[in-house]
Amino acid sequence: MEEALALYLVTNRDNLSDDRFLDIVLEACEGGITMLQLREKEASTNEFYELALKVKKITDSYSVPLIINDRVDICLAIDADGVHIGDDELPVWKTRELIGPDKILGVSAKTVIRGIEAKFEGADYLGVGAIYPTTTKVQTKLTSMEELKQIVDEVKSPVVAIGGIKEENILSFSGSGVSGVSIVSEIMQAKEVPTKVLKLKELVEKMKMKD
Ligand code: TZP
Repeated sequence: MEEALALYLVTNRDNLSDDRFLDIVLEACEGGITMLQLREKEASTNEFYELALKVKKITDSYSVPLIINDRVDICLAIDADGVHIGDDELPVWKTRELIGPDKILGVSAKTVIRGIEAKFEGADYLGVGAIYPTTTKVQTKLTSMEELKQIVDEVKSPVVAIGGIKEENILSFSGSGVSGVSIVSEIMQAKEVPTKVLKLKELVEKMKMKD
């Protein structure tokens, strides 16, 4: 789990055509992302399913684990590697029951209590944030670096930080104990995706050396 969380791309299709979107996925895999989460908030079930099948072909060919945001049905339908859920989805234990013991289950957690419950109910890793301001997702409140460290120390589950993470602030996670960073716009909107991913990977490795 630790290794897969190092540089975790969460997608955002925005106004991208399917072709450009799939090119970005391919370039990001080539550049060395360690896991990919397909996050489709607006797509119909059929669109999500069709897109997930195409993305899976790419991620499988690079052996990059594919995680589906929220939708257990899509995860099972395409035999993805796992699912990531937030607060508004099925309970963690029910999600684990549905996906079985072998698939990866990620859970968003903003507090130690939520993290402990999620771990107890079957989460493999926790996504914590937003740490820095972001326009990708509406956030009521940011999670501080102190709160992030508290979750890492007290829950003792692999943790990936998310929210506003860019080249310039990756090293601020040095010593925090996180297993990696989850990134949307810094990769999805990069002018040159492979170069950006290589640079981010280098920084994540540097960040983890200081733990
Ligand atoms: N959950 C918390 S913040 C966020 C999600 C999905 C979006 C992060 O996007 P970006 O563009 O990397 O700031």
